[in-house]
Amino acid sequence: MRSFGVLICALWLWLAGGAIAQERVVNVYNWSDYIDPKVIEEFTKETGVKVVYDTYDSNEVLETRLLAGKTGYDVVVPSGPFLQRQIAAGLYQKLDKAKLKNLKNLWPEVMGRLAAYDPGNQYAINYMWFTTGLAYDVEKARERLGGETPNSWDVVFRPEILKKFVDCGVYVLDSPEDLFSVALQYLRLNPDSRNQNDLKRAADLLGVARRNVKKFHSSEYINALASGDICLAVGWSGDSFQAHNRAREAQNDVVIDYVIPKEGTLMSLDNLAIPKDAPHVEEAYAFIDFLMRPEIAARNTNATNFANGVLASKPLVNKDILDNKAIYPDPATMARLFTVRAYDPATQKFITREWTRVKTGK
Ligand code: N2P
Repeated sequence: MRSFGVLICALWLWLAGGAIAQERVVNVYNWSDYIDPKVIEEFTKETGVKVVYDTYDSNEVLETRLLAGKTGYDVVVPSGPFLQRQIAAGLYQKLDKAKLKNLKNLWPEVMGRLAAYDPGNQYAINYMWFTTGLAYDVEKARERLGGETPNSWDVVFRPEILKKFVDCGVYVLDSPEDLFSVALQYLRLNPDSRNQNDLKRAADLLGVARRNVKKFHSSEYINALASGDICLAVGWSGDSFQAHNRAREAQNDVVIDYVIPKEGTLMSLDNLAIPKDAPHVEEAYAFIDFLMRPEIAARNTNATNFANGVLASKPLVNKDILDNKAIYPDPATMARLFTVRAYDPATQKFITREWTRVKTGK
């Protein structure tokens, strides 16, 4: 009887071991609110590959993890300038394009812009691209701006205007690369400047704005806007329209809109890449290739309101999103957008220190 028990036990271990060995996994680390959750389920259903999905809301957080090594991540999504310096630091593997049969669906113009960070598009595929701008509660903004809605960075950088929003609440992205470039542009300086006098002027401007800012945070503004807890945010385009949709679903009479300020703004690209030490490389390729299918890319755009890098998805994107110039900018809007490069280490150190000073007021 005893030996029978041992046999059963051994058999169980053998079966369980086999099952574990057979389970295929991909560890994905992506920005929050950046995918249609059903897309993840569908990928698993079709491929049998389980997706372990984890999120962040800052390039700095992603970079700190990558630099520490052994993250276990198979797919990550850095923005352009971070991708650029992470490639230089040897953190990614070159893509084997033969494993990506949906490459043909990509948007040549977007991949061309990405090539500024990843020459020859060797390491990354564009996932989404977007702008940094002003998200606001339409009614509360009109009340405070004599019937107008915001259309200029003046709302943030002229303290007498920003002050009018203090009572209903202002959030700003906790993203120095966004805020420094926007402040530099507002000061009519090069948004990509490395000059410390320029950067100091930008920091001073941001420091003045801080006095009227309730919180620096890069994801909480979606719900805060949608629930009416705040009325103004410096945010990202897609997230701001997600706030619009969440308010509409809540039927709480809050209407959120988003504008690319007339002075222009930063355009960013977020990109799929495979870390050098990724444990599940084949599964990473399968996941990236899945995201590049036109119908899947369109569903992610329809769920997140971010423009994706798959040209062939455009006919499948909801018309109201496709026609929204703040999501898919027309050539005139595009001409007001700028991009920035990765900071060199000295500039990065300066920015990090100044950003802490901006946020704490010390
Ligand atoms: C997704 C935000 C992604 C834009 N919620 C910032 N990279």
